[in-house]
Amino acid sequence: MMALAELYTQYNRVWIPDADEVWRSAEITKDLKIGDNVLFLRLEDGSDLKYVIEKSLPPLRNPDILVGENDLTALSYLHEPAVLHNLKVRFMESKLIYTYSGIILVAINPYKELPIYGDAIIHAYSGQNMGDMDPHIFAVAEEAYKQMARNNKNQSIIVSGESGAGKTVSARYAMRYFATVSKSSSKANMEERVLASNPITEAIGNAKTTRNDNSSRFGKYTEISFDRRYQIIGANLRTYLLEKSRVVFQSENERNYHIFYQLCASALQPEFKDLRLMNAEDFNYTNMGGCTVIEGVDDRRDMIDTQKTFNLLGFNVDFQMDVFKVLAAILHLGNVEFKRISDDKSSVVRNDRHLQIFCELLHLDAQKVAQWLCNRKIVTTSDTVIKPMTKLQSENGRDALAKKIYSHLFDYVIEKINKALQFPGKQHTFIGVLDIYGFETFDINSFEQFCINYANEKLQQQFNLHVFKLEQEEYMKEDIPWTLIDFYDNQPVIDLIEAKMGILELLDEECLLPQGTDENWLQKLYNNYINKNPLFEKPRMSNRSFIIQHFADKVEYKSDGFLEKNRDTVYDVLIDLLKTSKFKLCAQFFQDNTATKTPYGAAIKVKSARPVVKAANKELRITVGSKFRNSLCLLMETLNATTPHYVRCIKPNDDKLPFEFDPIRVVQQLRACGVLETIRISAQSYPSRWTYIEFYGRYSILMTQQELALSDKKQICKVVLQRLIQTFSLANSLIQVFFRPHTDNSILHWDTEERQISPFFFSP
Ligand code: AD9
Ligand code: MG
Repeated sequence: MMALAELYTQYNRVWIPDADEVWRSAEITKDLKIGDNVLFLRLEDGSDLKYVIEKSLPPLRNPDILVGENDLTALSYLHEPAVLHNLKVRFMESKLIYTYSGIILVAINPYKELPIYGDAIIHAYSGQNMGDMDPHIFAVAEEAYKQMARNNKNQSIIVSGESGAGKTVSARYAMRYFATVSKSSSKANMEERVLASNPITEAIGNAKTTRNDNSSRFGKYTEISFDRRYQIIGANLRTYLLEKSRVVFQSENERNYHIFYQLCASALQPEFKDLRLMNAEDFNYTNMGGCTVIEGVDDRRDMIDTQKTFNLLGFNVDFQMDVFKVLAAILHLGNVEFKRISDDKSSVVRNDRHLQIFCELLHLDAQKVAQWLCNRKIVTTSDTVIKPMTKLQSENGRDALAKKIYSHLFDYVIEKINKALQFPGKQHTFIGVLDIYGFETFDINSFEQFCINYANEKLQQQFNLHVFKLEQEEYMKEDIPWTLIDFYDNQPVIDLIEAKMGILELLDEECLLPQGTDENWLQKLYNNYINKNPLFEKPRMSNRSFIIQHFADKVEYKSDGFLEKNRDTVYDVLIDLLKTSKFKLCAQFFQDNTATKTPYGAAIKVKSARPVVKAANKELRITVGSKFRNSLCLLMETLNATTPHYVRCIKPNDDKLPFEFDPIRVVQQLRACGVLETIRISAQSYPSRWTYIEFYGRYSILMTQQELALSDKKQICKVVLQRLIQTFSLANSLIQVFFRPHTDNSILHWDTEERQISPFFFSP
């Protein structure tokens, strides 16, 4: 076994922490001796540095020969600086955006169109082994496709990463891969239809945020169905919690859903004349963020594409017009103005043109709508009272209605897409592609971010458990003595959110109380968790917020609006009015729907007895939080029943600059998304598994002439390893050498005593 001090010798190189670069390379200028507490270094700019060793030694730098490896776990030293440096060299010097980290594909967003996605490349990957080709999203897709065919098992491609990292683009390419390799002449353009679902869902579910010009504001699991010959026969989309608040509110420099701008940009088209559209600048719901255009995006052209895609999916012109009518109605509703009559009373401005158009488009009685936008009906046991609403209440009611209509429209379009992608025969197997909203933290975080980050916690857990399980299975298969390794488990934060007496349950309870408020709920959170749950904190300067220590980062959530968003109710009389509309689509949106439907039509069983909230319209309704929790549980069940393939997208800079690598941002994501975590698991175990031939190839340089003279390569390996590593316990019938790098991703402990490192293990 090699001694630790032997590695810290002159000319060897180490990584030292740096404020700008995160890690900086330095060369050792004097051998380290046992008992030393200073390491003499020379930085790359030629300056000398005395590195004071406190508890640990700086991590060692890999030999240059290993830099640029296309699999991070092949590095001799597996730690954060090694991983970062390797990714950087590949990305910046070789313009390679894909790298493996064991079973994960790491994808760095190049922010530049690359010529690596053409059909010729797809065909080059088709039928190949993952290890034989350069890392690529197509290699992951091929692996999933091959495993599906080989094992007759359903597969999932799970794409994760923060907002703007490239998840949606990766998911699209994976789907294109399947559509291309499984193309058949007989199945009436089903592949094209499956691909066509992407631009439609992006038009209605993506929007410009400050992080990403095409940010997904909903989660999506696209299940692509294959027949016995592994050709695509259809698909089914499951969507998760659309961000509804965006319909009525956008922060500065953000936009509403793309479809609204596409519609406004097409205002002059004859077919849209009756919609009385205006410029996006003139509608409140589209101008609020102060930016109606996106650089490089032509909304009018995108509308032509949207219509083409609708046609491709077989949606007739009448259906399309209905959709556009509802969208236009929402825009006009947003321009309805209220006048303050007194402190507690308001009315719609007389002859409000937009109210008229809204009612015309949805076939509603304008007078009644005006009345019920500004008054509430309160039914008590003895009588019914009509209570006027303040200007602010009326405006909130109007917005709640707009959100409701849009979310029904969204669900309806998804349902129609699913119908268009249905197939007559039986599904043999499927590959699911998961593309959800990434972990998010803004200056102000609300219920939406809470749900998004909760979803990311669930995914992270699924990933941890899978990686961990895989490792263990591998060792059991090879009969390697193996004690359970500890790994970071985020179950405690998931419990804090979803368990009994967790944040969501307390929120549901508060929603049940007629006098429930955000403040009271927050107070209950404080009482329950402060100083009792280490993952929960109260910010020092605020008593309207709470902090959760997520897997990725700490996030401060503002409690304002949680109750209302979780209840998600609209005043009952307005709903009753819409229900009776002569416009069939509109009436259909608001028909009673007490059970929560899964995409397959079956009702979800509600797990807890509590989350059903008696809504203002007296329907028994499940809260948004509980519904989301249930749908995530179903998603995890689905993922766990498939063979997963992971793609971790990394956003390399915050300015969307092509091939720009900000090490601080990259490290932050590597730490958060579990790449380093997996490497840590790998490092504690035996991430390198080489066949004897491979091992011989790499280490023949260490072998003596006598050893090399032996005829059996396996025997040579055994002999050389026995000579080099005395603690080696030789096993019989070797098929593989398992070995572990010198360090995990933490820093080597140096307690000024000699330490021994580098255990190898040989599979029996
Ligand atoms: V969000 O959580 O939905 O806000 P995503 O989905 O992770 O986010 P997206 O895929 O939308 O990010 O990528 C953002 C932008 O980066 C794209 O619009 C492209 O302009 C750019 N991008 C991402 N991946 C690639 C790529 N492989 N090649 C070129 C890319 N450009
Ligand atoms: Mg996306």
